Amino acid sequence: MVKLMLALDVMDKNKALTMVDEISKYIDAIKIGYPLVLSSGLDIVKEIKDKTNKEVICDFKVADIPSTNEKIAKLTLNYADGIICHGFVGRDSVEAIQKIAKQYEIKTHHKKKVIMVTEMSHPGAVEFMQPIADKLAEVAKILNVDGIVAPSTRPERLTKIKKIVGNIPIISPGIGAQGGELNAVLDILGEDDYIIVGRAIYKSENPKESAYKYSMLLKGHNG
Ligand code: 3DU
Repeated sequence: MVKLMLALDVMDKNKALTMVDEISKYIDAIKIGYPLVLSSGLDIVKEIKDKTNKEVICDFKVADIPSTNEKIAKLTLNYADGIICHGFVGRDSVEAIQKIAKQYEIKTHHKKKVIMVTEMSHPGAVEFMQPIADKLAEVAKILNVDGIVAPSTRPERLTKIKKIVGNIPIISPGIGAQGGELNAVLDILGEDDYIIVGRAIYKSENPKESAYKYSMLLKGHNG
């Protein structure tokens, strides 16, 4: 069954906590990025994890040299179940994060996911990212990362990238506010994949109802 990951990009701690209280039963995972962490502090990751017991992925799009990536991963994976990084900086930078994830796994017996971006979903991604995205997908496969990010706004690219990465789970943003069509991507994604939905849920008039609707659409599609 394709899973639903909420992009919790609100910039207020109380709003974030109230929101997850209301809708966590309709979602499978929560993605926390800079908007929430920079406004509320990194502890919000632990708070949301403790409150919901859902999979929590930090979308920090880490893109630095290996030694700095290690530090970011250490701080993040202490609380989060996974971290999103960029691959265009080179495989050594991704491997540095994988090393930290492994260390946590050994220590805690708990899976820590390293998820790599291939092609982003916004229009500007066609400028520099798209031309190298297939190569990035190949590197993701070689590194055996735990997931890759690929765009729901371009179903034909999603199909191509999925073909390259094979059984590596896809985490796909772009549905809703960015114009991606759910039905088009549900024909491409499989049971280990996720769609990411942010504004179409948290900015809607009734976030609880929107999350419920998405969860029902996913269920309906999966039979
Ligand atoms: O467009 P939405 O509001 O549904 O949010 C999409 C989320 O996914 C948001 O957190 C954004 O930072 C993230 N994301 C992309 O939109 C595109 C990418 O390629 C990678 C992450």
